[in-house]
Amino acid sequence: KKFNVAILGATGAVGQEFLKLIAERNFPYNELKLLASERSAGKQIDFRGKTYTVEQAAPDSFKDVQIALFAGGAASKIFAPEAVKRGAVVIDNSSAFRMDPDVPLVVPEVNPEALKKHKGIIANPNCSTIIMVMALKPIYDKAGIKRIVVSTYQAVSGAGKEAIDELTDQTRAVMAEQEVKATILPGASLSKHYQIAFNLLPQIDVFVAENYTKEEMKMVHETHKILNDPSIGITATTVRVPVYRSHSESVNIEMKRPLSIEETKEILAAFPGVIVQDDPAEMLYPMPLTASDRNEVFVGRIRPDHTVKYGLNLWVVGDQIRKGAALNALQIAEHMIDQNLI
Ligand code: 11C
Repeated sequence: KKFNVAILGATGAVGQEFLKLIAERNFPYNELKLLASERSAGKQIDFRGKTYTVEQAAPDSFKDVQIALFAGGAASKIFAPEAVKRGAVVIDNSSAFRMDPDVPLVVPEVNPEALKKHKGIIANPNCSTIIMVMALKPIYDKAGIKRIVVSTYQAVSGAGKEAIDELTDQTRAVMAEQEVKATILPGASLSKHYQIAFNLLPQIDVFVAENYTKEEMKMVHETHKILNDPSIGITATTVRVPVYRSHSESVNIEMKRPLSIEETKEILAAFPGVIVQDDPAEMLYPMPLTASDRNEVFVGRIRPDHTVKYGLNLWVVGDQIRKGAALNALQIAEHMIDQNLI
């Protein structure tokens, strides 16, 4: 069976990755519609021997569409209900619906059962959350989790195409001893901007209650929802680093029951979509450069934390545009097709 598919935000980093993955995975589409805001409408995109003109998204763009893949952003809120009204299933990469109790928030390897009660919109979690829960799930099932302390090292592509260009331009400017301009990071809509080249920015998204950032709180709330366990203590510090692609995370876990390092490695290696890359003698560990353009989440530096009874340290790296965004959304669609949920 084939489906009419629309991609909203087709010209951005996630939209472009949707196209790559649709080709790579031979996703069963019939008609393909590429949609975007007014700014990008009219652009031409060559895809599998055909030239598509990007259309400006409107409610009626979703007529006769069965699967709508939303790359994220403010347009989701407006167009998701319109697409559902017209009979489409929307898989949305924005944060607009993630915490809505009627909207499943899904990582297919972790909580596919949540898809069964969907009402048209399915939310794709935040990239840092997806990458972390992929490594947490087998540990959670085996040993239980009491508390998590996570620090992230997030690539600039998480903030979109302009942030990628900003890192390049600033790096060039620094090397040429020219003036460095900062106009995008930490966030385009913020009142101040700081240099990311040869620097780190301990702010991703806006500040919310108690001076946590929104990105940090997404990791807390979304993890609770995905694992269906609000009792887990979670605290996060999220940091932007001058890396183009793939988010890295230092994850400290306090488990409820003992789990040997050997067994931790075994259950992680057996978990679909996770690769254990952990051989200190060979200096083998996950890195953003080696995780990029890969579908799997990589886990290494697996060590006991003896400061608590059952403690564990992990270093987790994943391509946040693939597994953290476009791939996860496409896997949701594939799972729904398999289970006759579309
Ligand atoms: C970043 N995690 O790296 C963000 C991007 O809620 O989907 C994705 C934001 C989101 O900047």
